[in-house]
Amino acid sequence: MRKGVTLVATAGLLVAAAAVGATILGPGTGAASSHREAPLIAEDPSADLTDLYAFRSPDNPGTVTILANVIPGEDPAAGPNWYTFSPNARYNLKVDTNGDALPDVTYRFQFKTKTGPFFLGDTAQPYTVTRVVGHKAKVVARGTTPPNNIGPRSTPNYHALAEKGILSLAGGGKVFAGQRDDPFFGDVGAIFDLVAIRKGTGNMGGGKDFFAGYGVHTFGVQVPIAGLRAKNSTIGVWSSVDRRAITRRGAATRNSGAWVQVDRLANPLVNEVVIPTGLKDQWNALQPSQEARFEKYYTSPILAAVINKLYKLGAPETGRDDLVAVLLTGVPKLNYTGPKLADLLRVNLSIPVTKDPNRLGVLGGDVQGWPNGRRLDDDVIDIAEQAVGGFLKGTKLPLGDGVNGDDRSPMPSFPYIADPQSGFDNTKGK
Ligand SMILES: [Ca+2]
Ligand SMILES: [Ca+2]
Ligand SMILES: [Ca+2]
Ligand SMILES: [Ca+2]
Repeated sequence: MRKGVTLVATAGLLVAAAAVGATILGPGTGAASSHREAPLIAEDPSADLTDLYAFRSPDNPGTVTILANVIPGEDPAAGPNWYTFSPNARYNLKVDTNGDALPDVTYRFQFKTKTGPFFLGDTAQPYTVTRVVGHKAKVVARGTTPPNNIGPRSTPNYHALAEKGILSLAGGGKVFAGQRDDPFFGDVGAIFDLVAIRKGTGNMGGGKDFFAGYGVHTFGVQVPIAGLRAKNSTIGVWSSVDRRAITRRGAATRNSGAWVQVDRLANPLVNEVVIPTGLKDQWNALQPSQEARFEKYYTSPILAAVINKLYKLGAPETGRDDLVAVLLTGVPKLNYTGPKLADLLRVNLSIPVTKDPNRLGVLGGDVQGWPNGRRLDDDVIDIAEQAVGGFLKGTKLPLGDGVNGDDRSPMPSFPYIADPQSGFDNTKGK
C-alpha cells in the first residue's frame, strides 16, 4: 500500500471481497438481529443497520411509523468521540406501495458533524430529510439531532432534550433522528454459540439480553397512511445506507464517485441467518427487487438443518413455501403484495391497532405483529425460530431464546423507542 493514500473499494470490489472477508472473519463475528451481520458492514458501524420497524401508530392510527436503527452495540459511556451518524452516508427509508419491490416514496436522511468543545465530540448533528417520489426530490425537514445521553452535567433533563428533537415534516407527519436505547432484545451470546439454548428448548425464561444497556442511533418518520395511497392498503418497507464509491484517505478523508448501497434491511434476521456467509456482502449491496437469486436459501433454510442436527427437532428442511410467503411475497389474506419476490417488511395498514398485543405476533394470533409489519415489542427471535421450526407447516415447536422483552419499555408516543441510558450511569460497569 502506498504511503499516505489508500484507495478503497468500489461496489464491485466490495462484492469481490465478500468471499475473502468471510474466510478471514468467520461466523463468530455475528450478533443480531442485523447487528454486524456481514463481514464488510461489520467494519463500518455507522452504516450498519440493526433493525427496522413499521407499524400503525398506536396513539395516532391514521399514521404509520417507520423506524430504522444503525450502529450496533453503542456503549453510552464510550467518549470522548461518541457515536454519531456518518456525515458521508445517506440513510434511506423506502416504501413500495404497489408490489413491484421498487420504491415509490423514499425518506432520505443526511447528517453533518460539528467540531466539539475542549477535547470532546459534538453529538448534536444538523440534518436534512428529503422526500423522493419518482424523480422529484424535496427537502421536507431540517433540524438538529438531540445530543447523545452523556450524563447529568453535559445533557441534563435528557428526556426533554430528546423531545425537542421531534420535528414536523412538510406535508404532514413527524420525524426524529438521534440516539436511543437499543429496543432489540435477545440472548445473542447463546444463539451464536451454535444456537445454544440455555434452558430446555427455550421460550421459558432464563436467557440473557445481550443488548441491555446498549444504545443505537434511530432515524424514523411518522406519516399519514392516506398520503401513501397503497394498493390493497399494504406497503412494503425497507431501509438502506449508501456511501460514495471511492474513499481517499490521508491527512484528510475525501469521498467521491457514485453513491453505492452498503447495507440494507427489511425483515429481521434475513441476512443474519438465511443468507450464507459468503453471500452476505453481496446481498447487502443488491436491491430487494433482485431477491429471486437467493430464493433457494428461503426454500431450504440453513437454520432448519442446523437445529435438526443439534436438537433432532424434525423441522422441515426443504420445500419451505411458507417462509417464501412470510418473507418474500406476504401472506395471502394478511399482507400479500403480489408474486414479485423481495425481502420487504410488509404492513397491511387496514388492520386496526390491537389493544392487547402478543409478543409472538401472527403466531400468537395477533395479526398486527410481525410478520405483518414489526412493532418494538415483537419477539422476533422466538417468532423466527418457531417459524423456521415449521409452525406454519404444523410442526409447532416451543423454541425461543428465553428473553421475552426489552430492558426498557417503549414510550407511548413517537418515536416510541426509549431514551438511551446515560454514559455517566454506565449500567454495564461494576
Ligand atoms: Ca446490519
Ligand atoms: Ca413500487
Ligand atoms: Ca434495550
Ligand atoms: Ca425472545
